[in-house]
Amino acid sequence: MRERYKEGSARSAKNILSVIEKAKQNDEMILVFLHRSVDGDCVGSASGICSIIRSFGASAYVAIPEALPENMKFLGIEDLFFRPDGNSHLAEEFTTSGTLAGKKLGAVIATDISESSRMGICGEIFDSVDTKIVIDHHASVTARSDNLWIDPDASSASEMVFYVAEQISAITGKEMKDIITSNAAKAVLAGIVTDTGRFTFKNTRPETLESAGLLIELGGDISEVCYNLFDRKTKQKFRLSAKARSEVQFYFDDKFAMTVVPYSQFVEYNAGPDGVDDVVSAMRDIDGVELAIVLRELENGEIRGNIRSQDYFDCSKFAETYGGGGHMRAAGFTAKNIDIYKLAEDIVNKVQDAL
Ligand SMILES: [Mn+2]
Repeated sequence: MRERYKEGSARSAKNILSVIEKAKQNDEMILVFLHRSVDGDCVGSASGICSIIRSFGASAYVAIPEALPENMKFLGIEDLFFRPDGNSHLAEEFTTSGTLAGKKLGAVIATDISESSRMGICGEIFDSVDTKIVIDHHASVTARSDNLWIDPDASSASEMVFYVAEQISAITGKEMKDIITSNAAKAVLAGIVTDTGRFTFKNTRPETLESAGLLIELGGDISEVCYNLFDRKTKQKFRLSAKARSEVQFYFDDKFAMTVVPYSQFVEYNAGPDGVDDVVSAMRDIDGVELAIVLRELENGEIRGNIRSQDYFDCSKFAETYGGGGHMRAAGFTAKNIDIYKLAEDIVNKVQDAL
């Protein structure tokens, strides 16, 4: 492990071991939180933490505000998840008594996210518990405390969680394979693969690849992860993606590319909201394009914006102007109560000054 991760991961490891001890003593539940519009990294990092906690005999679930995406089912990690608005016996128990598997909440841990406002319906639960630990790599985080490990230079929250697992292994003498199950290792690997664009983004470092290698030893299967998360697609999705690509508009000497996908197109092509997931980075890679944006309208009328840049445009800052966030080269936001074409116009006006 590189020097720069040592302090933060050691601190997080100690904090997590102490909440595990407390939860066992008081027979409490630990909940792990991720961000809404779940992606490989938040699912991977949260699954890793949940696996670590359970391996020490404490109770833990990942609180998820929406269904686990279809293309992540292959990870075999569904037993780690608790959906408060789902129709499971866990959700029913939580609604009626505020307990989970008979236990009250003792501590909450957030990975790949630090603010409850981006946790969807789970945010309220996160806010209701005082003992909080955060492991995140989003630059926009402003709070600092002993319980927070924020490293905007880390490739992914999943890579950070891997280092936390290594520290916990070193502190307790427990082997890595007894801390991270093979399915959790696959999920953590999926997180690193997602946030590094399969090890092609600039955030891919020697240690990122070393961590991925060790995760393969623990049961991660890189070709299975890449196939399921990136390559596999339905015919409907393939056609919708082609439609979105053919509708791309170019502005400002082709430096800005944007495509708009209204909900009616998802209906027409019979594809889910993930039907255009592969479009934005493909647009960003067009020669001359600095900034690429995909706007998609969801069934509930909300609009999700995905932003990617090539060299200098700060996607995170731009996303913040619409209440979103993310990273320098990749960010996103969700907009409500606005027409998708009106929003597109607004974006073109705003981008003009920034490009
Ligand atoms: Mn991430």
